[in-house]
Parts: sequence; structure tokens; C-alpha cells
Amino acid sequence: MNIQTLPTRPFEGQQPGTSGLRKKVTVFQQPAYLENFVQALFDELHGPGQQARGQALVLGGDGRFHNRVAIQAILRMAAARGYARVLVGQGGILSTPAASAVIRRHRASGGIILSASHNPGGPEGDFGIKYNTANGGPAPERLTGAVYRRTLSLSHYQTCDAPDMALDALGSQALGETLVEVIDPVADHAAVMRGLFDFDAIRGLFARGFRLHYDAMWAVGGPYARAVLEGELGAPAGTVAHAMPLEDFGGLHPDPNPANAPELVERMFAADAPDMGAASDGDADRNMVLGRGFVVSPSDSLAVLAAHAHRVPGYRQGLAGVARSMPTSTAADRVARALGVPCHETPTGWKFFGNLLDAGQVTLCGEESYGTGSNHVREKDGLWAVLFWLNLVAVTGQSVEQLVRGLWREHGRCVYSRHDYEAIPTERAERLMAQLRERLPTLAGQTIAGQAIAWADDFAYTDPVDGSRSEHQGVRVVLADSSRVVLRLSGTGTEGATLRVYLERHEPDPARHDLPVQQALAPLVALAEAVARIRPHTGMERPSVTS
Ligand code: VG1
Ligand code: CO
Repeated sequence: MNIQTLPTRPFEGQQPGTSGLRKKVTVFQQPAYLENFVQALFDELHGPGQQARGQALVLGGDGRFHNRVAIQAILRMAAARGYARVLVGQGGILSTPAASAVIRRHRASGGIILSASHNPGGPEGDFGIKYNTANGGPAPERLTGAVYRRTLSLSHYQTCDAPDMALDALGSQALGETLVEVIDPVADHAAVMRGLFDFDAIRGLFARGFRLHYDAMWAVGGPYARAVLEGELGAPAGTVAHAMPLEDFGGLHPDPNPANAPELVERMFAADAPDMGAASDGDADRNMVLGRGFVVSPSDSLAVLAAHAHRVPGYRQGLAGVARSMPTSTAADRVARALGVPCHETPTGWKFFGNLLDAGQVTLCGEESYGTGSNHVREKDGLWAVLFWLNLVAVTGQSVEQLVRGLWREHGRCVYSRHDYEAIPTERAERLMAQLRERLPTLAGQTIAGQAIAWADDFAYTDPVDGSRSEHQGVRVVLADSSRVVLRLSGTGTEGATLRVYLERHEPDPARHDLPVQQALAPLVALAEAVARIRPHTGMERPSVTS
């Protein structure tokens, strides 16, 4: 193996987003684009010109188009960098939560995950790369910022002239001094699941005829769900649908929400609907859970799991605390208060949960964007959430809907919705946010669109563990009864900008829990329009996605 030093150049826009670097596949196909990013990463991790002696790197992705090409390029760069071992998922496959589990169980120094998560794939679709540190979690802003700055100044990257490695059979091969180990992508994650949940109780549930329909959306969740649900827990074959990971996700959008999984929703509302429905996203870290004729909102899901966690073996000791991203509804806060544990509010993105989890301050975390997880790994985890729900249904004897209604009865319902305005020209979206931020100081005390505003701010977060500060994390406009509107721009899109408008209203009155959500939130929608002037700024009459 010969080390090669090849030219690179600064590329525009290798900035970190909410979850790593995400761009069109065609952008990643530019010569040296991926290599520039990886060189900058390795330089920050090990020091420029320094080797990664003795360290192990985990490598895998969600199997989307360009995955294999990227894996081979990174293997050559890792060998040139002197890594002792690279653990690659078979076929180049690792779901995001599985990569986190592998990093932790094998005590790797970190891992590279290739995914654009819920974004569409294929030659015209999206690709992404992110680095997770030794705790198994997404790199903190400190590191991603430093990597970005370094991408701007590199002139060369180091690789080697080795041929492609065979990734389809398990086993080890040498690449120069580096041992490339092709591992079973499912085994480590399944072992973690076995240690947390009452598999016997779930097995009993399926044995009694309980029916689950799990839509893997032609993405990487399929093999994981199949191995555990059908392989170990006795769910009938076919429980996991669209289970084969496809490079283009069948041309669909692997984002588990009612808008992108209409087939699943239709099935769960049919006369012969199964008892529970579920779906996971491109890299299997998100989850959607449905009951018969009932969609569970992700914020409610987190609250239900928190309320009943002590019924599940892995959380029998109770919770140290709960954390949710700022736009996520306050249902979890209400449960945490009743449990007598703290509830932390963090900026959007899983990386902000890492320190709290590492410090043992929280056990469960969640986001409104169909993400739930715990201290078992340092990523959100789709299959984990589904198993948690199955475990609760098995031990409480309650249906999915009954569990959610129990939450509402006890704590009131946090009526919640998110409206996304996609593919807005970037300057227009930025102007909207800039003008809104200018107006912010004047909003408190005003009545706008018939709503009396109590306070408004631009969310900023100081990490209680390392003191790092993150500003401009989203504008909050809050009413006296704690109803609120949150507005922020997405950090994961690849086409123009996406404005996210989050709406929440607490409804204590059980007689009003079944009013249509959009109707209940209409006054807040009007408030959002009046304070942010969404229509004139975006030129859009209505959101592209309402979930
Ligand atoms: C979105 C979600 C955020 C999530 C992120 C990554 O970010 O809102 O909650 O953590 O995606 O999820 P943004 O910046 O577009 O709102 V995943 O499953 O795409 O890794
Ligand atoms: Co994802």
C-alpha cells in the first residue's frame, strides 16, 4: 500500500447542519469533496499530519446511493491515517443508532455515519456524512465548527492506492497496517435491545395474536426490525413491510410522518387494522407509532414512555431526568414534574442531549420530529421506541390509544402541530427571520391577531455540563396561558430554506381533547402569520407539510 498525497481545494458550504453535512449526491460526487471533509475531520481529531495509531473507527451508512463509493474512499483515508482498526457494517450498512451502539460496545474512538436520514436518496437525491465521538453521539458544535473552518484551508489530502475492499462477507482483511473488520450490522444493537426490554412479555403478546405493521420505508431499519421482531420475538413474517433497504428508498421520502407514510396511515384506519403501526426513517433513528385508528404525536410518545418507564426492565430504577428539544411539546415536562425529576429544554438536534446523558442527568430524550431515545446509545432510536411501546402494551394490557388517552386525562392534552414551508429561496427565508427578530423586543404585552403575547425571545442555551453556549435557536412567541408559536429555519435541507412553524396549546378539558387539531390551533396559525408575515415573505399560501 502506498500513501498518496492528492490535491484538494476549499469547497463552498461544508458548514455543519443540524446533523452533519448534507448535500445533493451530485455535490458529493465532485472530485475530492468528501475527501476534503474527511481530511479536515481527521486533522482536527488527530492533529495535522498526525496518525491515529491504536484507534478504532466505526464506519457505515444507511445504504443510500453513493454509500459504497464513500465507504471505500474513507477506508483508504483511514488506512493512510494509520487507524489500527476500522469496523464496517456488512455491505457498508449501519443504522444511525446501531453505529452508536457499535462505537460504545467496541470502545472505538469514534465513527463516521453516511446518511442524509429522512431526505430522499438516489442519484438525484441527498447524501450526508457525520462524525460521532467515543460516547457514540454526534460531535459537539465545538468539533463540527473546527472541522468546517479547516475544510476552507486544505490544499491536500492523504489516501492510499489500495483496491476496493470486499464488504459483503463478514471477516477481517488487512489494508496496509489497518485491519478492516466487516461486522454484523444488527448484532450489537439487538444485544442492547435484549438488555433493555422484556422480550418474553413481547413474545407473549405476539403469541396471543397481537398484530403489528412496521413500515421500514425501503430504508435501513428493515434488517434491524426484521431480525428482532420477526426473528426473535415471534411476530409473523411480513410484520415488517418494505424491509429491503433500497439505494433510492423506492423513489419515496423515507420520513415517518402521516404525510410521507400514507399507506401505513390508511392501513391503521381500515376496518381490519392491526393493533399497532410503526415506521422508521432512512437511517432508522426516527419512529412514528400508531394505534388502531390513532396517530401518536411524537411529543406525546416521549411523555408516555417517561410516565411508564419504570414498567420496563431497562428503566426499572426510574429516570434521572428527561430532555426535549425546545420546539417539542411540554407534555414531557408535565410528566417529569409529576415524577419529581428535571426536564431539560435543549436546542433542536440530538447532539445537545449528549452531555446531559453522559453526565447521568437524563435518561430519556425526545424531539417533536419523530425522535425518541435514551441513555442506551447516544442517538435517537426508531426500533427502540417501537419495542418500548410493545413492552408497555404487553405489561399494561392497554392499547396504544389507551396509553395516550391516559396521559391526556392526567396531564391535559398538549395539542400540537408543525407546519413546514419547504424550498423557500434562502434570502427570502433569511429576511423573514431577520425581520421577525427585529420585531421581537416589541412583542411582549401586545395583542396581535387577537392573542395577548406574554413574552417572546430567541432561544439560547447554555449547556449545564460544559457551559458552551448556542444562540439563535428559534423564535418563541408565548401567550399568557403558555400556548406558543416557535419559528426556526431547518438545518438539514438541501434545497433553499425550510421554515418550520411549531404550534402548541395545552387543553385541560377532556371534552375538548378530540377537536380537530388544526382547528384547535387555528388562532395560533393566525398569530404566526401576523407576527412573521409568512405568506408575503415566502409567496406560499399554505405549508408544504403539516404534521
Ligand atoms: C430536523 C429535526 C431535528 C432532528 C434533525 C435530524 O432538523 O427538526 O429535530 O434532530 O432533523 O434528524 P432541522 O434542522 O431540519 O429542523 V435525522 O433523523 O434527519 O438525523
Ligand atoms: Co434520521
